[in-house]
Amino acid sequence: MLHQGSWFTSLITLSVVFSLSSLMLKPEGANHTVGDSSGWELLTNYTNWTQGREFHVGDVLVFNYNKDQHNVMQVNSTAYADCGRENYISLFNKGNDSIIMSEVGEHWFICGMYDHCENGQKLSINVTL
Ligand SMILES: *[C@@H]1O[C@H](CO)[C@@H](O)[C@H](O)[C@H]1NC(C)=O
Ligand SMILES: *[C@@H]1O[C@H](CO)[C@@H](O)[C@H](O)[C@H]1NC(C)=O
Ligand SMILES: *[C@@H]1O[C@H](CO)[C@@H](O)[C@H](O)[C@H]1NC(C)=O
Ligand SMILES: *[C@@H]1O[C@H](CO)[C@@H](O)[C@H](O)[C@H]1NC(C)=O
Ligand SMILES: *[C@@H]1O[C@H](CO)[C@@H](O)[C@H](O)[C@H]1NC(C)=O
Ligand SMILES: [Cu+2]
Repeated sequence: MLHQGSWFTSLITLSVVFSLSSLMLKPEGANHTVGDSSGWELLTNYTNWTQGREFHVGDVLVFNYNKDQHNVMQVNSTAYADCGRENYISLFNKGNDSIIMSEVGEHWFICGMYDHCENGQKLSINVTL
């Protein structure tokens, strides 16, 4: 009985060690370069760009653009739909912004410059675990 118990204990220890190491071996999040080589600009349909892609928590969205022409506003669904620029969640304007997806759910981004959002410079993605 005692022998069986300690065997069971080592089995548990082993599985704990394994699950810990699989956590540590978990690859870092993927980088998604928005628009690929076109970057963040006016002529790309970003709905098309998201087709066939999966976005997971820990992944990084990389926005490359000319910061004199564009910026990146993370907004809610209302502002995404009507291109509202007043109540953004976050504003990025470095021209090479990496944004980590830390939450599950829908994420919305628009360009806040000129009428770019109205002209379709907007991105909506669904982030899963
Ligand atoms: C994502 O890009 C950063 C910065 O360029 C780099 O350090 C990192 O290794 C990249 N991650 C992956 C999974 O390629
Ligand atoms: C987006 O995809 C649709 C349907 O596949 C296509 O008709 C359209 O031309 C694409 N737009 C761009 C800008 O690539
Ligand atoms: C988005 O934010 C605006 C301003 O804070 C708010 O009026 C609106 O209800 C929000 N929309 C959603 C879907 O939460
Ligand atoms: C982003 O651009 C700034 C200057 O505009 C530069 O200092 C920085 O190294 C760039 N970062 C990356 C990851 O390219
Ligand atoms: C982008 O393409 C999708 C079809 O893939 C279409 O429904 C949508 O209207 C297009 N957006 C713009 C701004 O043209
Ligand atoms: Cu723009």
